[in-house]
Amino acid sequence: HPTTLLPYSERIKLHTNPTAKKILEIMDRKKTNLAVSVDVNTASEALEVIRRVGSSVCMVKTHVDIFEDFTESFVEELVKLSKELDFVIFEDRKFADIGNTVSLQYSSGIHKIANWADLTNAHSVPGPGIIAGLSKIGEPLGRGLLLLAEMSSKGSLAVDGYTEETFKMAQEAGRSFVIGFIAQNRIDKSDLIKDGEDYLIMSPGVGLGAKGDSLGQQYRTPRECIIDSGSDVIIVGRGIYGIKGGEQAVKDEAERYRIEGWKAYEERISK
Ligand code: 5BU
Repeated sequence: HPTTLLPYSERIKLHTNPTAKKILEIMDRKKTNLAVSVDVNTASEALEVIRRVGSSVCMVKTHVDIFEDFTESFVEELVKLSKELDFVIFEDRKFADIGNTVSLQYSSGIHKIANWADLTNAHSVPGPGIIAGLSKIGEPLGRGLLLLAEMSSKGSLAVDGYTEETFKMAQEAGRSFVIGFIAQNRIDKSDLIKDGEDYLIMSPGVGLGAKGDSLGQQYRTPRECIIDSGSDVIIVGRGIYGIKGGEQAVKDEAERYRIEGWKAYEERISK
């Protein structure tokens, strides 16, 4: 695939969306393709994890609807840390409704996601109206959207024709707002992609220890994601924040994944 041989730095100019550019710039500057998912119970615990891992990551992924203590001040602190430690904020909201509803969910409610999240994602199941509804809110703010083309979990229905139609939906929407995909493979196949097009492929389900969990999650190593499958960003949750041994252990584990991911990337572009 043409994209997998290019350094991140050379892909910046292939994008117009400010969030896509920012992600690639940070990856190049900090030498990291690691995103950490902070799926802990409280906003205050999440901030502690972020302070430890922030310097190792290009992105912090949140599920703010998990937090029992979500407040506006969490968002303020998160945005402050994102500037100090140089990372992008990705709210893994997985929107899945009609355009009108998702535009309200994205802009309003308690979380007001569009106000602070650089990046969010959506299922393609409702059709292109979901992109239109979200872009109405997010595009003027310079935000980016990922479509869910594949999932890491066992038995996922997002396969084959669904995955391909998701890619085509993104392609038709244009890249001013849709900047890539959550996927397990390079789903922007060479025969589908047009000249000068570039998408960011981000893969969850990454771990150096366990092969999965009891609820269907499946893990691959950073090497498998980046070299074998051509992903651009690896997303790690429990493998990092769940490590035993206290604060330093979490920090060290994030560095371990950063180094693994970066080594695999360097090997990939040197092929
Ligand atoms: P884990 O602790 O590394 O298993 O967490 C993975 C995170 O990625 C978690 O927040 C999930 O919601 C998220 N995820 C996923 O695991 N698989 C998917 O296909 C998608 C998201 Br989409």
